[in-house]
Amino acid sequence: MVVLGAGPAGLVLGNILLDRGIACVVLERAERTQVQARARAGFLAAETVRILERHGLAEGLHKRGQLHSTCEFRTEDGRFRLDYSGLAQGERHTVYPQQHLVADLVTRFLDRGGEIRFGSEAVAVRDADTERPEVAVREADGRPGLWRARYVAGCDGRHGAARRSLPAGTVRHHRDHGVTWLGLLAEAPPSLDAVGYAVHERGFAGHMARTSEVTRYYLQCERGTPADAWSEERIWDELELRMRAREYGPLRRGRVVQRCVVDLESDVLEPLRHGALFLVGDAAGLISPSAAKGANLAVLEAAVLARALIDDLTAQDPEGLDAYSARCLTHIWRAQQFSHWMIGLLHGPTGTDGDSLFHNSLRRSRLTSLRTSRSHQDWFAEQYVGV
Ligand code: RFL
Repeated sequence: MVVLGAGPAGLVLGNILLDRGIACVVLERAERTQVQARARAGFLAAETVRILERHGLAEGLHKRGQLHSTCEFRTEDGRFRLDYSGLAQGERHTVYPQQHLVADLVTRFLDRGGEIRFGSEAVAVRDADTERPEVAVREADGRPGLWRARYVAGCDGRHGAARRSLPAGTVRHHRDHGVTWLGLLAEAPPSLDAVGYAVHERGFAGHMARTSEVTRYYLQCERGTPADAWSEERIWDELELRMRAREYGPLRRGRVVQRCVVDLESDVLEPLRHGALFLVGDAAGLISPSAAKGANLAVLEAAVLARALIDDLTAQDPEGLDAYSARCLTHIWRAQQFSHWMIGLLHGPTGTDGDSLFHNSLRRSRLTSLRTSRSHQDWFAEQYVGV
C-alpha cells in the first residue's frame, strides 16, 4: 500500500493499516519539521475522537486537549450563546491543534516500525486501472523514483499528485463563496470560553481557542488582500470593533505569529475511487473552514478506507472498497451543506442596493431564528458537533 501525504488523512490511514499488519509506506513532500508545524484546524468532533480512541491514537489529545461545548454569536441585534453540547446529547469538541495531532500520529507510526519518506514528492499515479498501479516520485535529492503497490491512497491534499492523476471525466463540483478571511494565530490566551462568531457591517470576525496561550482569529477582508497588509494594531482594533469589545469586554491581545489568507472555496470530486486509487481528505474534497469540518472529514474518510482495505486485503471482501466513494460522499455533502449554510449566516453583502439589503435581512432573520427557535438550535447543534 502506498499512501501519499502525511497529513491527518494519510497518517490515520497508515497507522490503522500498520496495526493490522498491512505493509504501507507514506510518501510526504515536506520535511518532518514542516509537517509538524502546520497550524490549521483545532476542533475535533466527538466522532473523530472516538475513531482515534478506537485505534489507540488519542492519548495526546486526551492529555493536552480541552473539551469545548459553547459558541457565541455577536450581531447587530445583541449577543447570544448556544450550549451546543447540551443540545446535542453531550457531544463535545476537543480542542487540539492539528499540528500536535499530526506530530502524535507521526511518532506513533514511526515507533511501530512504519516508514515515512519525508522529502519525497509524488509526481504522478499511473496505471490506476490495473492491479499494479505505480507512483512516480521525486526524491529529496532530486532523483526520480518509483513505487508499486496493490492500492494507492491519495491523501496529499488539494494540490497533490492524486488529483492531477485522475482520469478525464472525473466530476468536480466547485464553489467559490466569494468571501476571503485573514486567518491569524495570536500568542494570546482565548478571550472567551466559547467560539465567537461576530457578524458586523464591516465584515465577519471569528475567535477560536487553540491552547491556553494561543488563539486563532479570523477577519473577513477584501479578496486579494496580502496577508501582511494589516499592521498588528489595525488587526486588533478591527477585531475589537467587529467583536463589539466595548459592549462585551476587551480582547486579550498578543503577538500575531502566523497569518494566512483563505479564499472560502469548496469542492467535491466524484467518484472518490478510480480503480486502485482512492481519494481521501482534502484530496477528495475541500471544505471552507467556516464550520471546522475539514480535518474531521479527513479522519473519518481515512477510517472508512482503512476498514475497507483490511476487509479486502485480509478477507478478500471487496464490498467496502466498492462502497467507499458513495459512503464518504454522503458524509462530505452533509458537511458541505452545513458549511455553506454557516457562510450564509456569517457574511452579508456590503452594498446598499436592493439585492444586498434583501440578503442582509434574510441573514438577520436566520440569526433571529437560531436565537429563538429550539428546533433550529437542535438542528444547528447536531450539525455543528457531528461529522
Ligand atoms: P493535508 O493536511 O493538507 O495533508 C496533505 C499532506 O500531503 C502532502 N503533499 C504531498 N506529499 C507527497 N507528494 C505530493 N505531491 C504532495 N502534495 C502534498 C502535504 O505536504 C501534506 O503534508 O490534508 P489532509 O490529510 O487531507 O487533512 C485535511 C486538513 O488538513 C484540512 O481539511 C483542515 O486543516 C481544514 N481546516 C480545519 N478543519 C477542521 O476540521 N477544523 C478547523 O478548525 C479547521 N481550521 C483548516 C482550518 C484549514 C485552514 N487552511 C489550510 C485554510 C484553518 C485553516 C487556516
